Amino acid sequence: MIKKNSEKTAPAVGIIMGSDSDFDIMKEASLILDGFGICSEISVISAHRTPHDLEVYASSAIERGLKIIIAGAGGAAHLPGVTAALTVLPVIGVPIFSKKLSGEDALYSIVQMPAGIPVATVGIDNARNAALLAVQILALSDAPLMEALVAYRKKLAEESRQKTGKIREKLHAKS
Ligand code: RP5
Repeated sequence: MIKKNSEKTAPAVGIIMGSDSDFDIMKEASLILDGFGICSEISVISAHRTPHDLEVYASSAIERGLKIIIAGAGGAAHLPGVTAALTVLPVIGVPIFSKKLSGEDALYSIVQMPAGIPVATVGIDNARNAALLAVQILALSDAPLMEALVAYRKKLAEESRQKTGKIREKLHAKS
């Protein structure tokens, strides 16, 4: 079973981002993982500003105990792809929105990895889904975590059902 943060174990998920300007989005991944009791570590590492640091980080990831890496980047966004090239761990890429091309540049950069080095890609700014995908992968070998995921889905479904009541209340309040 994946150990909890409180047990001070080695992190199972590495969350990296190209700049601290990505943090507001990428912290969502950290919060989701915390919610499932999964230990993670968060770092700013850039494929173009600190390429040697990235090489050390990714190539030592397995021996440090990481199981999955979530990498967020904006613009040309080569961080997830270069990370995936340096490790056989699963890499989940998060394209980050930027004003000039609204995140489409990052989305295409990350999702269009040439065959052989895959990067699982989530929607623009969707760090939350990246974390949930990481949880789903980890849950394959962790029965309690799988149960927690099932409970999470039930909660989502319940919240969705309650929305019917809410929109009907709004409609009747206006009429
Ligand atoms: C990328 O360039 C980062 O991932 C970030 O999304 C973008 C802009 O970086 P800053 O100029 O804000 O540092 O490397």
